[in-house]
Parts: sequence; C-alpha cells; structure tokens
Amino acid sequence: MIESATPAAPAAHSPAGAGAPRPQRALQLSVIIPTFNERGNVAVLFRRLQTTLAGIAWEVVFVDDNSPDGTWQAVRELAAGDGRVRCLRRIGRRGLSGACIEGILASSAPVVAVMDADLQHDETQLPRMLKLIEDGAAELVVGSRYVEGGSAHGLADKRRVGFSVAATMMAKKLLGVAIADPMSGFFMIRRDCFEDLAPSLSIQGFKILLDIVATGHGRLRTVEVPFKFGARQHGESKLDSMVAMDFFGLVLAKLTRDLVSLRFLLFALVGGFGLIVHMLTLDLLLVAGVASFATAQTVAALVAMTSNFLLNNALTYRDQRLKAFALLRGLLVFYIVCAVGLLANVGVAFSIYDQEQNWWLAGVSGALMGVVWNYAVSSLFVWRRR
Ligand SMILES: Nc1nc2c(ncn2[C@@H]2O[C@H](COP(=O)(O)OP(=O)(O)O)[C@@H](O)[C@H]2O)c(=O)[nH]1
Ligand SMILES: [Mg+2]
Repeated sequence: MIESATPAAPAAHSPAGAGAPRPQRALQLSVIIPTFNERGNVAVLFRRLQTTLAGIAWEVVFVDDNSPDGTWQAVRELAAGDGRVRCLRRIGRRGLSGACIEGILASSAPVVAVMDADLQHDETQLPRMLKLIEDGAAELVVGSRYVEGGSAHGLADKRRVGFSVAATMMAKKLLGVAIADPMSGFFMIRRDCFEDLAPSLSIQGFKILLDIVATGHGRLRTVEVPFKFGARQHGESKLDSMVAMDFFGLVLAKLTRDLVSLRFLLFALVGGFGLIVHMLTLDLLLVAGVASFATAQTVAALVAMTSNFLLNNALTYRDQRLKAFALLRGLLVFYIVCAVGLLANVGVAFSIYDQEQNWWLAGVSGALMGVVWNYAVSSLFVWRRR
C-alpha cells in the first residue's frame, strides 16, 4: 500500500474562514543530499530540483558534516528564502551512510530520495521514479548506471570504474544481491520500508544502497531506471582508497550477521602488526646491547602500543581521527587500556592453562581476551563517539 500520496488537501472546509491557517499540501517526496565541501554545487542543484519537481510537493534536506568550505552556510541561505530547504549540520562526525540515514529519519514525506550534491546524478529522473513508487509498481527505485540506457562515464578514473564493476560482481555473488547497480548512490524508497530496515543498517561506510538491498534479503520490490552518471561539476570526490576497505567491511558484517565488524577486524590486524613491531624493537635493542632485557621489553611494548595507537587512529577510526591535544590524551588513555588488557590476557591464559594444560589454547584465549578488551574499552574511552 502506498501511504498518503494524496495531492492537495481540499481547502474548502477551512473552519469559520478568517484567520484560520490554510492546510498545507501533504508532502510527497523528501530529497536527501549528503554534502561535504560542496559549496559550489548546492544552489545549482536546488534550482534544478525546483524546475524538475514543479507540480510535486517536495522538500530537500542537506546533511552536511560541518564542511570546512561552509557548505552548510550556503544551505542556510537557501533555506532562508525557501521553506522547502532544510540543513542538518552534523558536528564531529563523518560518513556518507550515517548522513543519509539521519537525513531520511529527519524528513517526513512518504517517499524519500537520496542523491549526490555534485550534479553527477540526473535529477530529471526523480518524477519518473516517484511515479513508479506512488503507482505501487516499486518500493525501491534505483538510478542505475549498468542497465541499458545508463552509463558510468562520469566515474573519475579507470581505477574507480574497475573497483565499481568488481565490487558489484562480489556483492551479487556473496550477498545474493540481484540488482545491476547496488553501488549506486542515487535511489528512491518508500519511507515505511526504509524505517523497517533502518535499525539494521550500518552508519559506517558509504554504500547505503547495498546495505538496504542486502538487509532487505530480496523482499523489496525493486525497479531500476537507467541514468547517465555525469562528471563532477565543482569540488572533488571524497571517496578515497579506503572505499575498498569500507566495501569489504560491509560484506563481512552482512555475511557474519554483524558479528564481525570492519572496525574490530582492523583493530585486530593492527594488534597483530603491533606484535611484529614489538619483537623487532626488542631484537634491535638486545642485539645492539644498549639495554637490559627488562628495559628492552618495556621500551618495545611502548613502541608497539604507540604504533598501534597511531595506526588505529589513521585507519580503524579514521572517521573519528583524534588531533592535537585530543591525540595526546588519547595516547595516554590507550596506554592504560592496553596495560589492563595485558593483565586480562595473562589472567585468562593462566586460568585456562591451569585447567587444560594446553599451552596454545591458553595462549590464543588470552590473546583474544586482550584484543576484545582493548577494542571494547578503547572505543569507550579513546575514540568516543561525541
Ligand atoms: N555528509 C557527508 N557527505 C559526504 C561525505 N562524504 C561524501 N559526501 C557526499 O556524498 C556525495 C558522494 O560523494 P562523492 O565524493 O561525490 O563520491 P563519488 O561520486 O563516488 O566520487 C557527495 O554529495 C559528497 O559531498 C561525508 O563524510 N559526510
Ligand atoms: Mg559524486
């Protein structure tokens, strides 16, 4: 069933005439636009929406992660002149999927669309997409580069094209996703369907459509409409080489039903690398003969903890990267967390060894205890969500 896709509410019944506010026309469509450094694009896109959505009751929500170029100010100026425009300015947070989810949940039309701010998505498809949903032909409509009539020419370079094609193939094989372009950032969905799925969606990463489709397990009635992915007009792409990492993280989380997150995996990998750093430092100090074993072991542990901290800050928590004073404070807290983690590690290993007399089982259990502790506690006290 399509919810209130009704056109204008009748004005004839307004009570007692004078002074009574005219009922507003019910919204049909909320357009959600995540932005980061898109100052030069927002006004142009808004004007294009005005033209293409004439005759439709719509609103637009720009979700800006406090862009240094002041995109949110440009949006506020637009909003001052037109009540259909809203700006959600998020401070201390980054992330495309999270921005889209918040924008959708903060809007109110029965149908929502998500599109890029950079004019790469063809907004003239919106009325057609809306009609498909309002007519009951679809619950999800995807603007697709990979169905007949569409094209991905606007992708920045060959590397991005290759990644997009490979990731699409993997998503289909591993997650059983059936649509041609699950990596698209341009889609429209019925609000009730989205709100059902929302609690299971990941706020990390950038592939929100893939997440929606995978989480929906093929239950969403989906139609793809072709569009030509244009070249970016102003500004530059924010999706860096970590895009691939994000993609694998999402696949992993979906395959393990959210048991293993990308963050935890990265944290554990960094921990494994830290062990190598520790052993190398220890070896170096002992061979050079500059320190006793106890001193060398302490220095090696400090070096490994510091490198783990910096790597986690750059990779595992790159969306919440600590800088300046917060970096120093974070490092000190991380030392404490790791020291307690080491006690937990040794404690668990000892008690298992005591009962089972199996050194490798005891060792692995201790190490696992240590990494789970370090991960859980450092996400509480070091890289806290603000
Ligand atoms: N709010 C928010 N928007 C983002 C973030 N990263 C990218 N965007 C926006 O998401 C859209 C897609 O990003 P873009 O860099 O164009 O990706 P590309 O088209 O794949 O190169 C653009 O409108 C960006 O401004 C982010 O961390 N937060
Ligand atoms: Mg783009």
